[in-house]
Amino acid sequence: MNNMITQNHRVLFTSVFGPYGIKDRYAEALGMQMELLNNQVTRAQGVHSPRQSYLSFALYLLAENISAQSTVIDFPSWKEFTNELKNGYTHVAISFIVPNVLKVKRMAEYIRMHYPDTKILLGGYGTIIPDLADIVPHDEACKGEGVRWLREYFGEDTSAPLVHPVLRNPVYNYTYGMKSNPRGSVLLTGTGCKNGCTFCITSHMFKKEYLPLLPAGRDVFNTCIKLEQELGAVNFMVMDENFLMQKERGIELLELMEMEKKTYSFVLFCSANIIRQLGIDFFVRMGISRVWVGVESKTNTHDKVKGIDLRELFEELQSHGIAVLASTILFQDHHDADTIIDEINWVNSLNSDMVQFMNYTPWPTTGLYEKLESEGRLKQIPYRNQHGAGELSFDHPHFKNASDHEKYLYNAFKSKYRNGGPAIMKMARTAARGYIKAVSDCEIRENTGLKWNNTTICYEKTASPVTDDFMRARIVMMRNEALRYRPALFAAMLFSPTSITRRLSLDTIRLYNNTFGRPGLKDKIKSAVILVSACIESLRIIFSRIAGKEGIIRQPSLHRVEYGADTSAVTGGADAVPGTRRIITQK
Ligand code: B12
Ligand code: SF4
Repeated sequence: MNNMITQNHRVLFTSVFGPYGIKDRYAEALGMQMELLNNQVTRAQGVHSPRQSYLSFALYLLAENISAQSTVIDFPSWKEFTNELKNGYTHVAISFIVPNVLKVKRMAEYIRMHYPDTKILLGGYGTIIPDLADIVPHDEACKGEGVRWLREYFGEDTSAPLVHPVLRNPVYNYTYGMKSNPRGSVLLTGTGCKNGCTFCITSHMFKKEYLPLLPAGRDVFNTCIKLEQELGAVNFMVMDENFLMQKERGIELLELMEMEKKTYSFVLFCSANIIRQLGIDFFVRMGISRVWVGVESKTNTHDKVKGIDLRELFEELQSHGIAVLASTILFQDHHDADTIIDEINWVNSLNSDMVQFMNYTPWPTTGLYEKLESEGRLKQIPYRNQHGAGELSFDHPHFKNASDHEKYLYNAFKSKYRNGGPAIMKMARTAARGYIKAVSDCEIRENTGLKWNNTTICYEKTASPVTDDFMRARIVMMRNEALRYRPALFAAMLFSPTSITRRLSLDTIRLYNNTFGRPGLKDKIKSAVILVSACIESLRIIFSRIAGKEGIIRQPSLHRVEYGADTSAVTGGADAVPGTRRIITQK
C-alpha cells in the first residue's frame, strides 16, 4: 500500500465504551474503574483517596503517526460510539485490555453487522487472549508496538521519526471531592522491558524487548518543550516501564534541562537497582517527584531488588521529597494464611507513601502462564473477571476459596490506610521534608564549593564556592509543590482513621507551619472549602455504599480529536515540533 491510497482512508481510533467500574453485561465493577489511585492504590481510603483518570494514550500516539485522516474517540458511551460510526470509516482501530474483551466483542459485532466493509484492527494488551479470533470478529491484531505495526499496515515508512501527542494529563482531578484543573501532561518514551520477569505482561507483550519511542534525551527534552509551549505543562507522567534504565538518555535530558534552565518534574516507574545506580542526588536534580517501585515480595527476591534495603531506600527518597508508590503481588505460591499477612505487614513497614496491591495474574504469553498451564493449574475464569482484584485464575496451593482472594486484597489496602494514614497526608509530608532538605543541602554545597558534574552524576569539589542557580530554581518549584498540599491537611487530620494517623497528620501540619510559616487567609479559606467538600464527599460515599458500591464511581467524559490527512506526520519528528501536528478539532 502507498501513501496515495492511505490518503483515502478514514481511521477511527477508539477505546472501549463506558461506563467503567460498573457491573453490566460487558464488564465488572471491582477493579475496573478508569482510575489508578482510587481503583488500585488508595483503595479503602474513602474520602482521602485522590481521584484522577488518564486518557487512553495509545490512541493519540497511533493517530498522530499515520498519515490517514483519523479521529480518536476516548471514553465514548455506547451511543457516542455508534453515532461516530455514522461519519463513515474505512478502518476502526480499537485498543483494549483483557478484562474488557466483551466490550470489544460488542463493538466489533456491531461494526460487522452495520458496516461490513469497514476493517477492524485490534491492539493493546487484550490481543494476548489465545482464542481472541473466536470471540471478537476482526481483520488484524497488533500484538506489540503499534506505531511501527500500523505504519507497516498502511504501507508507510516504519522508521520515520515519531510525532509525540500533546495530551493534558490527568483527565480530571478531585481532592476531597474538590475539582481542580489538571496541569500536567504525559510522556510516552518507550514500551516493554528486557528484564522478562516471569509474571510480567508488559515485558512479554513486547517480546522481552525495550522499544524506545523517544530514544534520546534530546527527543524527550524537545517533547517537554512542546508540551510546555502548547499546554503550559511542566509536570510529566512518564509512561515507560523503567525510563531511567536508559541512563544516557536520562543524563542527557538533565543536561539539556540545566542548559535551558527548565526545572521540569517527573512521575515515573523505576526499579530499586536503577535508583541505587543513579543515586539520590541525580533523582532530586532531575525533579523526580514520585517514583513507582516494584518490591514484589520479601522472600521471592527479584534481581531488581536483590541486596537493596528497601526501607532505607524509601526513607532516603522521601526525605529528599520523592514520594514512593511501592507495588506488590499477593497470592504467590509461597503465600499461605500466615506468610501472606507477613508479606503485607512487611510491605506496609517499608513506609512508602502508597502501595499498589494486586492479585497474582497469569496473563497468557508470560512465563508464569506457561508454567501454570504445564502444571494443569489454570482455572477457567472468564476474561472479564481477570482484572487482578478478584478471584485468582489459577489453582493456589493454599487459598482455595474465591472469596478469600478478594478479602485479603481489600484488607491489605485497609491495613496500609489504618497504619500509615491517608496517602495525601503522606505525600504532603514527603514534599515538605524534601523542600527542607533541598534548601539545607544546597546551602552546604554552595558553602563548601561542591558543584554538580553531569558526567560523573555527582557533586564534586571545586576551587571556589559556586551558586547553584538550577537547584535554586528547582527549590522554588519544590516549595510550590509542597504548598499545593497544604489546604488538604486539615481535612486529612479530621477524617483520619486512627488516633495514630491523626497525630501524624497533626505533626505534618506543624511541619508545614514551622517550615512555611502559619497559613495566610487564602490558605485558611481554601482549607475551609476543602473541609466542606470533604463532608459532602463523605456523605456521597456513604450513599454509594448503601447503594451497594464500594465508593463513588466517577466517569471520564468523551474526549474526541480529529486529525486531518497529511503526510507530515510521517516526516516530522521530535526535532520538527511543534509544527508537524495535524489536529483539526478537539473537544
Ligand atoms: C495507564 C494504564 C491504565 C489507566 C487506563 C487509562 C485508559 N484510558 O485506558 C488506568 C490507571 C485507568 C488503568 C486501569 C486498569 N488497568 Co491499566 N495500565 C495502564 C498502564 C500503566 C499504561 C498503559 C499505557 O497507556 N501505556 C502507554 C501506551 C503508549 O502503550 P500501550 O498501551 O502498550 O500501547 C502500545 C501497544 O500496546 C499498541 N497498541 C495499544 N492499543 C492499540 C490499538 C491498536 C489498534 C494498535 C494497532 C496498537 C495498539 O501500540 C501502542 C504503542 O506501541 C499499563 C501498564 C503499562 N506499563 O503499559 C496498565 C495495564 C494496561 N492495565 C492493566 C489492567 C489489568 C488494568 C485494570 C484492570 C486494573 C488493574 N488491575 O491493573 C484497570 C482497568 C480499567 C478499565 N476499566 O479498563 C494491565 C492489562 C493486562 C492485560 N493483559 O490486559 C496492564 C498491562 C498492567 C499490568 N501489568 O497488569 N490502567
Ligand atoms: S523489571 Fe518490572 S517491567 Fe521489567 S520485566 Fe520485571 S516487572 Fe516487568
